[in-house]
Amino acid sequence: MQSIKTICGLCHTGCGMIVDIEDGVIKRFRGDPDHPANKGILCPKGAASIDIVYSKDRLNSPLIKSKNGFKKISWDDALNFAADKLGELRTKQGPQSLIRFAGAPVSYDGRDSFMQFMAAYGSPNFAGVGHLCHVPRITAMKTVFGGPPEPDYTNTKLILFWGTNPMGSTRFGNYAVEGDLGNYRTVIDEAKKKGIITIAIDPVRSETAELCDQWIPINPGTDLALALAMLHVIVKDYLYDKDFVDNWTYGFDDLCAHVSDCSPEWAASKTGIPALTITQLAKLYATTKPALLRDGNGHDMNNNGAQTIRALMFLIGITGNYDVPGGNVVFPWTKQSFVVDHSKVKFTTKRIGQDTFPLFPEIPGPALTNELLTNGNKYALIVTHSNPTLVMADTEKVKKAFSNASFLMVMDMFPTATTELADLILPSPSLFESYGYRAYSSRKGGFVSLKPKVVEPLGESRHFSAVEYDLAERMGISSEYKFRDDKEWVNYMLFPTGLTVDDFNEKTFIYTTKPFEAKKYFKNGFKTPSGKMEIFSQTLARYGQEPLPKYVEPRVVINSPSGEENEYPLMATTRKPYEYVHTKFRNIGFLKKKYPEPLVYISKDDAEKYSLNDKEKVEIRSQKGKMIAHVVVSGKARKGLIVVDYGWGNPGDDKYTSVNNLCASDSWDPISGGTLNRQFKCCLRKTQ
Ligand SMILES: Nc1nc2c(c(=O)[nH]1)N[C@H]1C(S)=C(S)[C@@H](COP(=O)(O)OP(=O)(O)OC[C@H]3O[C@@H](n4cnc5c(=O)[nH]c(N)nc54)[C@H](O)[C@@H]3O)O[C@H]1N2
Ligand SMILES: Nc1nc2c(c(=O)[nH]1)N[C@H]1C(S)=C(S)[C@@H](COP(=O)(O)OP(=O)(O)OC[C@H]3O[C@@H](n4cnc5c(=O)[nH]c(N)nc54)[C@H](O)[C@@H]3O)O[C@H]1N2
Ligand code: SF4
Ligand SMILES: [Mo]
Repeated sequence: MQSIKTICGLCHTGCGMIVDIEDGVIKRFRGDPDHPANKGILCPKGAASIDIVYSKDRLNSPLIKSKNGFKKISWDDALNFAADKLGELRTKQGPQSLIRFAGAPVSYDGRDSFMQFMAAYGSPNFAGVGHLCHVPRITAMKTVFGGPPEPDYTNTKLILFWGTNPMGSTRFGNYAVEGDLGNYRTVIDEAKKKGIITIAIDPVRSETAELCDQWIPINPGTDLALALAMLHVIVKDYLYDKDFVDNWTYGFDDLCAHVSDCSPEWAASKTGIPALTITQLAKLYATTKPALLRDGNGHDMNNNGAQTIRALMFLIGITGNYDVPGGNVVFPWTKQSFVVDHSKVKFTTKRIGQDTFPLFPEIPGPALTNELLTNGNKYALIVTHSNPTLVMADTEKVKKAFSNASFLMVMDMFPTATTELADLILPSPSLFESYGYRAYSSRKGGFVSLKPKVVEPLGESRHFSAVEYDLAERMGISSEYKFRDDKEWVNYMLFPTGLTVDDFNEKTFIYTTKPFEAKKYFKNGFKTPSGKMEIFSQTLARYGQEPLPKYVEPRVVINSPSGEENEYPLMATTRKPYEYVHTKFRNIGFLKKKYPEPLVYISKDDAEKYSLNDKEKVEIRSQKGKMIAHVVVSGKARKGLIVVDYGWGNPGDDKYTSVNNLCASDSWDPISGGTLNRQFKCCLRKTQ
């Protein structure tokens, strides 16, 4: 038996793992007690890795669509077919005719796959799930601080979880910096033992909200009203850090005028939070030093998410919690190479939707689907590490849009709702069958972990790096390639650190930077046009966006010619179960047993109102579509707001469909294109 240290790449946490191998076969996965990200524990997803690797459902060979369903073909034929299709389209339509669609970059494989190929092909059309995940927040943070700050749990006195559920997502907002708060399962309990105040602002009584000292329920999509009212109180009562405000902010006077009418009473009517609670929260957050604010994915899928995050950043800045220990800080980060350096590579055309979303670094979902619906035949799509048809709002529309492309190639490990639409499916190895790596931030310094190849790729699966190089060679566009296989990829990416794969040997992780230093802005200023924290954003003003965050009502659109709205009396939000990551692995027995079917959490009031009981099966219907789920009468939900599980809908998920069937995509954030995947109006009906 041989034991090899590696990392899990199923979510952003990047836990350290020990893999026991016998005769080239994985026998067991264990948490690595030495790894700072998890300190020895594994969540159910990580623990299911062995079943994932050896699942009988894995794609084993390239498949081509034929009249009689998918047919096995050789790699040679598959890549020749793809090269012909892509070459022909490039000649006819130009280099912008290729769109790469990538999923959440939970492993860097997903982040970097087919990036070089895009540059070689000459296409600026990078798309993905960024508009639903994190990038709206990063885009907003850049306009305020020049970059994203991370929460520093180690020395804090107050933790404000705002739109995040780390007890379900294991996403505490940084990497491996829980310090003396244990691991990602114990942070909140340990914080409470140390007298650190913990508060959660969430429409749902999430696993996180349940553990915190205080849960502040909020109406979905109204967080900006709360933030503006908190700023109102802090300004009015002079609770801000005068020194920081005087020396390091741009537009503070504009802010004072902007929030003068945003009283707690005004916000109470929008958010559903009593004015007194808002006042108390503002005072507590501003006077408990240091305090950290952990934002989350609850803000991304919203029609004013980017501006909301800006107001949250103002709270951090003006209370003196920016880049101070225990506040929101900029941790050191490992310098890595760029696969495509967008500041240097000059594409000959703009990306789709660039004029509408100039500040967003990729094509947001609504711009992509609209273009494909109108001009799909002009494009080829490469989908990698993603399942867009189930994760984007309005499943039917997305399916139609993706089916419109003149060529759809999908790389995945498993058959999915998206591979079902493909012209060509290419099988990928699991994370344990190739080299990879991950960078982490921490107080002690930025560090990197290697993900060594633990076993050879199963079936005929091939790593993206080798596939895209082979394809580029066949098309005669491979001359600029910087790496041609997984090992070369990791070495190339780590080049700025001076490390190579061979330097890791038995080491789990290697620090690559100096430890965290506070208040770096004293030396460097902020990377914004004014060099200060920008409350009044010159960047947004230049691009015709609101320079100060203006509250807009959440816009759940019901096209209601006949007053149909009454048909959909309930508001719904969607939830990620702890046992799964997005749409992945519902076919894995170990996880299926733990969490067999999608649940809908309903308050006692609504259960009584609609005569529903625990475990009953209901059909949930919105104006867009319907799905089936099983009732849980639960304090997670509130009167009028139900909570629906997200992530089903792949082939093999029986009758269960995606909750995004029910979400509309005709309302979005003007900066990021984020859609309302967490808000829809619906009704319930018992079913068999
Ligand atoms: N188990 C599991 N873990 C995961 C993932 C997974 O799918 N499953 N996905 C990974 C990925 S890609 C990501 S991005 C992270 C996300 O991790 P987090 O940032 O923690 O986000 P979520 O887990 O989606 O939790 C968001 C919370 O925001 C709440 N919320 C919804 N709407 C609103 C609103 O309008 N206002 C406020 N204040 N709150 C709102 C939700 O009810 C929910 O409790 O998780 C990662 N980890
Ligand atoms: N309603 C609603 N919608 C949401 C969310 C929500 O909370 N509610 N969350 C949003 C968020 S935060 C995100 S990030 C997106 C997620 O969007 P995606 O990242 O597209 O979601 P996944 O289901 O994780 O899809 C990843 C796909 O990659 C495949 N895969 C896994 N490992 C490998 C590999 O090594 N190689 C290859 N080639 N493929 C692999 C998996 O089988 C899976 O099909 O969804 C968003 N959509
Ligand atoms: S899926 Fe679980 S084990 Fe894997 S990185 Fe995320 S938290 Fe860690
Ligand atoms: Mo995400």
